[in-house]
Amino acid sequence: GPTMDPQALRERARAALLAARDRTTLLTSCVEDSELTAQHSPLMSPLVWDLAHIGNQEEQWLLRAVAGRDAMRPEIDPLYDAFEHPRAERPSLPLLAPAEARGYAAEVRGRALDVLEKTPLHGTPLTDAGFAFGMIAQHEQQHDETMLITHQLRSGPTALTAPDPQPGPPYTGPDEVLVPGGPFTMGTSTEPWALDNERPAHRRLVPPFFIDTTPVTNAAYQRFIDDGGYEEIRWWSPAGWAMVRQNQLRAPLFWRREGGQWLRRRFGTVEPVPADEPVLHVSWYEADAYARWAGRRLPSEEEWEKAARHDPVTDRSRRYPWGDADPTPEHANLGQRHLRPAPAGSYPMGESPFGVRQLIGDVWEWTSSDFLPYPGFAAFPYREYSDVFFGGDYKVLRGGAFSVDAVACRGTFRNWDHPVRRQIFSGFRTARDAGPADAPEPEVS
Ligand code: AVJ
Ligand code: FE
Repeated sequence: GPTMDPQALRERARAALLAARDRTTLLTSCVEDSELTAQHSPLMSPLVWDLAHIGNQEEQWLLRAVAGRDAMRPEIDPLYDAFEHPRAERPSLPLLAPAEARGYAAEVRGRALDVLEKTPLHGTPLTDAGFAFGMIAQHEQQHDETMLITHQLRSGPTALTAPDPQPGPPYTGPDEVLVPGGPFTMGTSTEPWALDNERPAHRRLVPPFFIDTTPVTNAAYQRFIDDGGYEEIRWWSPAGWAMVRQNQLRAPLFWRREGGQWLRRRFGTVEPVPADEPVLHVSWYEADAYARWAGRRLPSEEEWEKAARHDPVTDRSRRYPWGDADPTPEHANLGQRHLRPAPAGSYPMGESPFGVRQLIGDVWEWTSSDFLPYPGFAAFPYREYSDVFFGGDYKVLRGGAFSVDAVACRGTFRNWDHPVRRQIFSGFRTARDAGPADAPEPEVS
């Protein structure tokens, strides 16, 4: 939980750093070194760039900012500054070769663990509750998710394998639930490793609304396709329609039609699109069009968070839908344990007080909201994490996916991307306004 003794915090930070490095090592050792320097898609960096960038960020924050050390290799800093070179350009830079990049990241890590042992985890905002160490573990896990996207875009046989989620009993609950109107506490001022854009906690008044109990499935999305959804301008925003026409889209990314059936490519294998799984690899524009076709809309970010965190009995906001306990494999599909979402309606133990499932894990969920600062936002510890993105065309995604580790996913966590993006592990659920007639029955005593 949020309050821990210093030794437990240190151990938690150490474990988070080690877990991230295990994941990074897996993602960068399951292919030949020649594949690490190749560009698998102009949308992505070569894997070897992510690897050295992970080490470089760790050096900058844990060795230089926390411990006051000098730069180990100042000449490489500009190569790994994400704002200096767009992804498409990175393969042509004089990057560290795979062996050098591994050696650099390992050397930084050795020193960072030493810094962790010697640093009091209180006294400065950067070190309070081990924040900088938690931030760097999250940063590495975020790039591990980015590298998983690169693996998905890469052609050729599968390099990664993982067991499928265990099938649970089929979901038999309602399709949607009412979240009554009223205020709730959004964001956090107490979660020790929450990033700047999740802060501060503040009250938000949210009118009543209905929200889907599960993410939208492939079967439901296929009905939209079969109904001519991609051919009818009326379902689309103007920019969404332009994207569909320009790129002649007719299905989610990685889908193709063959012999009267939809197939999809997933980490180097081709399989029939599973009907009961949440739809994956859709842009915000496609999610928005589907919702309009269904006579519904995307939930706003505050609706999503209220459905996920608000406890109507205590009026407290929980860390997660199920309570304050950290996620376990029984709560949510996170951390690349599986390389696909679980069927819609899975994870009964992860249900929110309103009865909403899979808010955490499985697929990132597009919301209707633009990425903006909360009232009282302060950039910390660097403007380039969130601040420089506010006011762009970014839409907020919530809840994490099978592709991201629990350390970089919680009830308050905010992700964002351009509304055209489809290579990310994105899906969605829908919502609709509720009126006074939808008020819950008063309890009869
Ligand atoms: C929060 C996932 C949008 O990957 O661009 C990584 C995270 N920031 N390095 C991204 C991030 C700096 C960021 N997202
Ligand atoms: Fe980064």
